[in-house]
Amino acid sequence: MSEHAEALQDMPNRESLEAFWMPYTGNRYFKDNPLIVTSAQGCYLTTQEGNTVFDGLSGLWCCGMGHGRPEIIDAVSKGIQTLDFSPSFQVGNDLAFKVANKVKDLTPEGLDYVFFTNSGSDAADTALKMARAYWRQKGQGTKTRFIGRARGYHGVNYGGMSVGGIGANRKLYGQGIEADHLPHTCLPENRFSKGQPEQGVELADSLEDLVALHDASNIAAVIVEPMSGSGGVVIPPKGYLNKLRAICDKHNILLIFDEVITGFGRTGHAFGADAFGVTPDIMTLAKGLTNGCIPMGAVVSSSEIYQTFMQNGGSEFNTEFPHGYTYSAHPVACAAALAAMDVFEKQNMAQKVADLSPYFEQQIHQLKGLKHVVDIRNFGLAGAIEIDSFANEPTKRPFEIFRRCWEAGMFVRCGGNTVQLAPPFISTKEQIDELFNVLSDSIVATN
Ligand code: PXG
Repeated sequence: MSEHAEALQDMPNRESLEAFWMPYTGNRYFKDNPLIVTSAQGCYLTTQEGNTVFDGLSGLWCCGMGHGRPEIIDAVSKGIQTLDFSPSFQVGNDLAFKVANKVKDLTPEGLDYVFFTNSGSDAADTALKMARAYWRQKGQGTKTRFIGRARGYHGVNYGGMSVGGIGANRKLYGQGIEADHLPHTCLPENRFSKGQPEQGVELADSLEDLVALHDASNIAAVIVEPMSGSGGVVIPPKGYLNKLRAICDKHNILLIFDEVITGFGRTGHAFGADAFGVTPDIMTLAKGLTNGCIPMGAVVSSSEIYQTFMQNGGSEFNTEFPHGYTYSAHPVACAAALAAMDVFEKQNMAQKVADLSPYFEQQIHQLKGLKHVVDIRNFGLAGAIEIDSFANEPTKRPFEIFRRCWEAGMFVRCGGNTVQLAPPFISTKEQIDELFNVLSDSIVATN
């Protein structure tokens, strides 16, 4: 029997797919039309049928340095053999301190204390709890309200969902936590901008309006992604983040950057904070921290925040921040993170992105003028093509484009009315060409 025929024999039947209730997936369609990946190496996924697919989304924005990196695999294999688990409550594993020091070194100056979580969603909720508790300890317990942004995504837990600004992620779940939203920054006059748009810095002034409405004495923090990813790659207009920072400073409001997607190289800099020249008080991380291979998130805070907890902690043996996860600083995740950050630094990954992104920008904008294409946005190695929608079914065409691309050996993401791209940092120009050739054909073939 040929290899291909053997692979087909192993294909699961419909019934065997039923039990896995898949996340963020149309389960009924998927189970009738499954796409199953069995291995990955470098920039490519291999499907159960034995086809290779270029990973144009770096997993889910997390494997920027490519799949199957031997340095990370070795560290994880050695790590799990040496220490499979040890708690981080009252006891610490040796690698956790190394990872924290490394994260401190890599993140912008002033972000010095690292709290570990399991994911980006946990990191968002940890950051929000940290912000409220900080103000309470400063004697300003009325500062409880949060401000997010329309089209923002901060994971799926109740806090992150509430500050998030994607309606479809909220409407089924009832009351969340109190939160208001800044407007998003996708302006019609900025369509087809290359990199940061020129128009829209004044949208940051809506923060002043929300302060006037609630009073700063009731607001704990503003949380935004420096550049939003899954909300459709929304790039901050020039000067916008600096203005948010200035308004937060003026009113004593904490600024939280969710860098789950922008952290570790995607923008062509180590972090979005570096790319846009604005440092938050708290930064959340996940995905690229381990290059996606083991779940791990982190919240990095300023010294002022950490010291406030220490000063108000009571007796020295008291827990200053009653919060944490069984798997906070899991030793195997720590081994993965250390190895991933080592590769990130030694192989100048952020620079690789900076070098390739002008080509990516040039090629993505070649799609302008194709039918259905109403906007193209890009920054670093992130891009989105906004697709003209059917009334009431904004996701239909992007979904069809995603499926057509997959059939042609290309993985792109459909999200809302956009097709999103986040190719690996190690992609070649030829691979970028192929990505856009397939994408262009798929868009044109879609009704
Ligand atoms: N913040 C941001 C900015 C994210 O992009 C999270 C928080 C949550 O992380 P976890 O690890 O809990 O998933 C994310 C996650 C997409 C997509 O379609 C992106 C994410 C999740 C699901 C889908 O691009 N990002």
